[in-house]
Amino acid sequence: MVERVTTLMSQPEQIRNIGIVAHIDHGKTTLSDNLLAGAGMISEEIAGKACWMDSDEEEQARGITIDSSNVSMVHEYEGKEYLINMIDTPGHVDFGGDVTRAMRAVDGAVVLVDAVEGTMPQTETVLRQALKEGVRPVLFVNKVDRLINELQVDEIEMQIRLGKVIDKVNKLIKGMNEEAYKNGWKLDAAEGTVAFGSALYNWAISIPFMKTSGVSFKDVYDCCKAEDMKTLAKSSPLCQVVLDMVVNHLPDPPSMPRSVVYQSSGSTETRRPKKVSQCSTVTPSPACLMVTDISFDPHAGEVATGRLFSGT
Ligand SMILES: Nc1nc2c(ncn2[C@@H]2O[C@H](COP(=O)(O)OP(=O)(O)OP(=O)(O)O)[C@@H](O)[C@H]2O)c(=O)[nH]1
Ligand SMILES: [Mg+2]
Repeated sequence: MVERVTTLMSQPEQIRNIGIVAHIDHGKTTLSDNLLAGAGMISEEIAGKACWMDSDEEEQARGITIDSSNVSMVHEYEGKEYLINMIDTPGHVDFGGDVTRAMRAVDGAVVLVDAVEGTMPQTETVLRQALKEGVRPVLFVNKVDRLINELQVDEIEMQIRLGKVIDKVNKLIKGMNEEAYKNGWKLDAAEGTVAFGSALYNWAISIPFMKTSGVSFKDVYDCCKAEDMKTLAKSSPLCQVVLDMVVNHLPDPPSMPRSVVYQSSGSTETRRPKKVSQCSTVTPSPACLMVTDISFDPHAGEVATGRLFSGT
């Protein structure tokens, strides 16, 4: 895996830097865990249960995410391998700074919404943070199992409710950045920028996936009603549907025009703030790294993880 990741690191068009954002408890860490398991990075047995991405003791005890964690995995799409660098962010309002920092390190975001609760105040906040940083969103409507098993909605009602979540998120995007909305950032289930599913039970569907696989809304409804999640996880794997959506609809780093302002040390002249645009490793430019996390490794000492905007 390390070898595959290292090879892909030098092929920017085959990289997707993504963040998972949502209101508290909508299922970000469960989704991140199961994506990692699906990509073969952690055991399926522990995914979502021990919340591998919530590795901190306090996170485990409180069942919430406090620090953003980042991981890498490889996903194959149409015969080509892609490197997915993913940041799981906290949903609690107190850790909003972590979300902003994460958004500066990614190009795309998977916005999660609990199908039962719908959009909540933090959904709006994290979406605003993403759009402000020029990060493109796709939508994952999570906990669809709860609609059927807890709210006992029928198949038609299920589809109506899912449609309402998409409309609400689109209304938010339009209100926050109408230009981006009109230029293709409007979420559209038919186009494949929306997926539905259950992060906990490890299944997902999207309209493009339904067309190629033959799995229908009725199949989903029937399986959930019969509490047969294992069949769904096999016929419609979460990892495949969500990461296909990520590869297909979220941008690679070279196609995201970003720039950062930096200030060097030294004389007054060199200290004047300068701007570097989109990572160019070809022409010599100063190394500019947006640090997203600092951790301690017993062998390496302090390790900063971040996004390189320019230089090497
Ligand atoms: N029924 C159901 N429960 C889910 C699903 N996804 C997550 N959960 C449950 O929702 C709760 C919150 O899940 P987390 O993954 O910790 O949510 P989070 O968004 O990471 O939470 P914070 O990081 O604290 O904001 C846990 O009890 C999960 O088991 C789902 O698809 N269906
Ligand atoms: Mg979490």
